[in-house]
Amino acid sequence: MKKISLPKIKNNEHIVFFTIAVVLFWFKTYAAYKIEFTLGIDNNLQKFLLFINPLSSALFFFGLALLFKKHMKLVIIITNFLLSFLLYANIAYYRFFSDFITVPVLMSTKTNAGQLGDSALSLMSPFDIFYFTDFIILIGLSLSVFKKMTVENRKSFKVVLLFSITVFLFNLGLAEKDRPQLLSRSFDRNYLVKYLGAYNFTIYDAIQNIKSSGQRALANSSDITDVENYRKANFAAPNPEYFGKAKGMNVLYIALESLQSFAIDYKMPDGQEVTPFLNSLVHNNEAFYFDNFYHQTRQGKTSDAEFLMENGLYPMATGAVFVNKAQNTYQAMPAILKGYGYNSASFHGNYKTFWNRNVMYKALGYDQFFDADYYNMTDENTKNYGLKDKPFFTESIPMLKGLEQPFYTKFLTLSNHFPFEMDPEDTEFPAGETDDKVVNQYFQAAHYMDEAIEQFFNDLKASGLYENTVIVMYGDHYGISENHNEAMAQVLGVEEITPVLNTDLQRVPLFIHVPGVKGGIKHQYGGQVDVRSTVLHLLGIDTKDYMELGSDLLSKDHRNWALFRNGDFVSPDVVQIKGKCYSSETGELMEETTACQDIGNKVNLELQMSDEIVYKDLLRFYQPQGYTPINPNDYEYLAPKKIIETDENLIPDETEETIED
Ligand code: GP9
Ligand code: MN
Repeated sequence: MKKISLPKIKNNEHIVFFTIAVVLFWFKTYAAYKIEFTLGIDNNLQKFLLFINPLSSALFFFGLALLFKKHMKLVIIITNFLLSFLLYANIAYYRFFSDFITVPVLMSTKTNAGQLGDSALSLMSPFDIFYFTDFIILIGLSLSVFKKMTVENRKSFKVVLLFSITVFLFNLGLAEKDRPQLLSRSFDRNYLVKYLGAYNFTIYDAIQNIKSSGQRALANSSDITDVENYRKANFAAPNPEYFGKAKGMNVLYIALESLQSFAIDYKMPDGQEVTPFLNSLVHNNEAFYFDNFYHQTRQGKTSDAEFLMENGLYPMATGAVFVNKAQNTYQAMPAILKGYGYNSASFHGNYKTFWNRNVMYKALGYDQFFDADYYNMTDENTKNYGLKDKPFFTESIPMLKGLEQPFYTKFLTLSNHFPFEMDPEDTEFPAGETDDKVVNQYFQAAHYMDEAIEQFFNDLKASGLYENTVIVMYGDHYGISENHNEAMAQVLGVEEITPVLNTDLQRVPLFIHVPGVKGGIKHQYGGQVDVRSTVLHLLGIDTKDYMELGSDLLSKDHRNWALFRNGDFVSPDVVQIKGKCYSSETGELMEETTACQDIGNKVNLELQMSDEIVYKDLLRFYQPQGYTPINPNDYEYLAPKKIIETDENLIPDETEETIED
């Protein structure tokens, strides 16, 4: 039998191989976009851009292989594998976080060791091999049809490079037409991927990161002046009715893992309440409950919420500030309160390196960190990311009682974390009845957390601490991502989750209980950034000298909106979603395009101020009146055994060696 040969294209076999590689990779990437990502495509131009955007990267990267004469096939195959791997990593990450991988995230993956990996692993399926089919086909072709391929013509590299640059500029030009200033204003990674593609996004992100480390180096003390002026102009003065009402009291924060406001007062089909204890607090007027309160977190999730609550600044647009900016100077709650005689501690049933907490807490001024090393991390006590909430609170009580008062403390819960799976012995509560396992389990996990909180409140009362402690409880971020909106529509009894309803799902509960102060349900709009000044004012500490961006929720001057990290926002009248303006009341797209402009401008300026502080590390140039800076090197979080040894001076030389990890 005659061997298959390609007579006409003999001299250009390498171009055929190259073209097959480009086309297969292009179509595969496009398929991945359609199958895996929710990019909010809403016009034909965007559809077209999504289709062509993988082409320029494919031409460029595979084109480089044309430089290698002898090993061109191999270089194309290796390039394909690396790019496919990047695409697949983004897919796995997106399934969990509804977001794309960035350089800082890669850096934090190292910090978070296997745990992020476990979550991603649970979202992989054998069918995912599809994302490597072109790689397999290319190997097959290179061993058969193209076995004897030679590269004759090196001019092709220049032609391909020119072609890829042309395609890219054409792509960018059209994208800028649809979204002006795409590259300079991008608070949202979805936009970049939608317009320029997943690979170009990675390149963009890498460049941004190099720029960001440069920013710190270039900043100087005069850069803080703009922020100071902004702060003065936007300060919401304390409300005399509440100022100092909690003076000298202990402060205790509880982060309610993944708890969203829709769960509050929600009843299961059989009539049972999901969070009966929290509901009782909503309705008994003992605590303030804010029902238009929004999370403002991004990729740093729990840690972003911690950052917002304790600094009154916004987290980073990409990556976790806890991981990437832990070397900055901060003037955080624990450090401020230290000046008022407070002793601070964080309690968390996970290991101290997660989210780089053991490093960041030093910059925040935490005196102590009771991490997993302090708890009984047995198999039956732990699930998913760490200690279950009930043993967590039970075991925390003696440690809390042991603290010197007044204290500032934070408790980070864990049980209500994606994928919300419970051990059967921990719940008798009914699961949801939707077709979505994650959503169904959420109710059981949230119910378990509610029981754990009730038990903790009882223990606080029994210990006498309750009467002298301000308790702040907040949902840290959404637990159920947009990927589950079909089931969420069933849960909420609506046909579909509209953009406005989806934004509404970003509400998280906020409770503030001040002993002796009458609470009630408060409807003002606000976000996590606003809590710090609210609490400091309750403690009788004026915040006007602090470079933070929150607005006291109880102030008569409180601005009535909350922004999201992507530049969108919510307010009683208008909501901006993915840059579009909707009516809050009807949920309809506003005809008048200027309706969102006023708040929109404020939102952009505020994010810019926050980024100035965080990216340029500006607080190193500023000292609030009466504030004594802390030195992170004065802090160390040793495992309990080491502390006993240190206290008793049994092995003084070894303490030094424990400093690190
Ligand atoms: C892990 C816990 C959960 O320590 O804070 O983190 P999350 O995934 O919610 O950011
Ligand atoms: Mn969390």
